Amino acid sequence: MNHLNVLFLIHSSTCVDKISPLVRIVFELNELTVTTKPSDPILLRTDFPDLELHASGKVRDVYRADSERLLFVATDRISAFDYVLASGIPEKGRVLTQLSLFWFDFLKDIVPNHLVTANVEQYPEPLKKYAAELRGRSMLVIRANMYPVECVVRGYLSGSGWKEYQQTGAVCGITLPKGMRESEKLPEPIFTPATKAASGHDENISFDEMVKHVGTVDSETLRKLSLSIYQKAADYALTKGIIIADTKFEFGQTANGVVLADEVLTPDSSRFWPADSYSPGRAQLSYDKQYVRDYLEEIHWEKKPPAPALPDQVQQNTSAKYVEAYRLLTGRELPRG
Ligand code: Q0N
Repeated sequence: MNHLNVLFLIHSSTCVDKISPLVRIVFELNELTVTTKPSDPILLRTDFPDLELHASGKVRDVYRADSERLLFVATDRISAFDYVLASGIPEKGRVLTQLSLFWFDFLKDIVPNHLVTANVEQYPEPLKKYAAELRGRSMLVIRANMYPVECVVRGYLSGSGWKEYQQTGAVCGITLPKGMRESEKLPEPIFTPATKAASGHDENISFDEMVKHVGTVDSETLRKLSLSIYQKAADYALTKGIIIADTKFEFGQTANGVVLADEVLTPDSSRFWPADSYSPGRAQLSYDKQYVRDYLEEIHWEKKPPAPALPDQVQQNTSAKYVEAYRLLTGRELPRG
């Protein structure tokens, strides 16, 4: 059974004269079968007992596939105000994965990437028994030697960049024009690397600090790649009505040189803003998480554990935004699970 039967029952006391023509048809039929898209079950956690967990984050779980390859899985978890919430977002893991696949292909002339395949039929045998959970939301990737820096590019002044600018007039050692406003477009995109601090939080560092961690040659390579990737993607996204205010890339070293790794240019690794409501001088509406943030403010959650669950409407509305971002950026419907 691949569809849901929805029965519309009109209560016998309903006054026929006051209902719309559309509903009247329903009334006269008395019953209507509507075929809706069944959403895949929400995946909050993976549990692959015979696979070795390589790394896990707020949203992604990474397993060892074989000696050279990893299995990268995007769950439907969502974080807000630094915490993973108790509810997931339908389709979110598939949106993150499918959008990354789109960008890997879009960017392949600038930079090679860690993708081997996202086709579960081509996964190593031990992974295939999890095909139902993995399909659409996972990637088999080349195991790389990851650079210990987050390669952040900012085209607009927001988040930690805005905070730093207000305090020092600079971001990661890059001096910016005086008098800039929150969310304002920068004169040109800037490369603002960060490291994972012991706290688990990202710490902005200067380019010189990055050089101490990974050396001059690789720092310059990663900066150049990051800026080119951002420029090409942000120019494109703007033609689709989405501002990519900033984004974070992770790179690794393989036998074939530097590759773009992790997930790329998703709402989780970037700030997406709807271009039509953009207005500098204030924080912008988040493309994807606005319903979640509004709800969490509304219930006055103190932003400490336990993280709350989300009402069904908030989950559905948020899911629709993720799916819409995919459709706008790719021009395609999100592939079915
Ligand atoms: C890797 N991370 C940090 C999960 C993702 N191709 C690769 N080779 C070796 N290691 C990694 C990759 C990739 N991509 C990267 N962890 C493992 C990104 N994490 C953050 C937390 O969520």
